[in-house]
Amino acid sequence: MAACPTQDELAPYVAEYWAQGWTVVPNVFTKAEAEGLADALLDITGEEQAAELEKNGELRNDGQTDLGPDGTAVPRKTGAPYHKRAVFKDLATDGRLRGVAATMLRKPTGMTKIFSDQAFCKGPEVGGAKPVHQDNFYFGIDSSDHVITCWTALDDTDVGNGCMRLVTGAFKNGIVSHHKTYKDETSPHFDWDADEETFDASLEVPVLVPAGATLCWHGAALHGSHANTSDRWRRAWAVHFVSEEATMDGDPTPVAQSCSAYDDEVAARL
Ligand SMILES: O=C(O)CCC(=O)C(=O)O
Repeated sequence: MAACPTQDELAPYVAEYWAQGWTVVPNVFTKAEAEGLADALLDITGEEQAAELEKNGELRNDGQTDLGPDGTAVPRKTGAPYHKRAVFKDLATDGRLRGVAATMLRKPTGMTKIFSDQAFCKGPEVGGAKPVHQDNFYFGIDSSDHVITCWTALDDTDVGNGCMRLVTGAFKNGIVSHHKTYKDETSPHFDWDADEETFDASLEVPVLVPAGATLCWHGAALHGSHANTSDRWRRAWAVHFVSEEATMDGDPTPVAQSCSAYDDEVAARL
């Protein structure tokens, strides 16, 4: 197990997070742990694709699957892997990731809750792009300062296999307008895409994250990724954390109270 970074070790990353809206914390997990998560991810998506085939007789170009021009189907995403394989839950709750999230949010560890998690695959040559967006545009937490995404690379990521791209500093402008981008003309699946005029695209940078490192971004950070043009996988696991006092849609009840599917278990272990 990788050692938990100390507060002192994390201090420069916290400064960078609040200056540019993102930072990369190295070695949060070991390479072997990243590999175990990557294997578990393909196990989950294999099962989900088999179930989809059984149900519909085909795999569609949608949120869960990317289809190449020759019909090659690769998995794209799964929701809540934490609830699907123990290895995700174990590594989400051993204190390392949550310690990083809480330190970035400048909160005590117990004051930060897991809100949701997702895992992404970008299959060799077929894995598609994710348009530029803000996570808190999707979530609707009242202050984006209370929302952090901890995105852990499960493979070494680079420009060729579709690394993340962050628009440096853009989080300071708050939540911007988005429009729907449909995956293709036959698919009802769409992603939210930040309106072009709302940010300076020249500030977008490719962020190369090695397997086991965690890219942390602010709830209002603009980010996306390009297609995988390499012959390698690019897999990743995103865990979204919120501060204990975060509220949603103007409702004064803290949203953390509705995160119990994740956090009752987490709280019991820390
Ligand atoms: O992994 C990717 O390429 C996209 C991840 C992302 O945009 C997100 O987690 O919000």
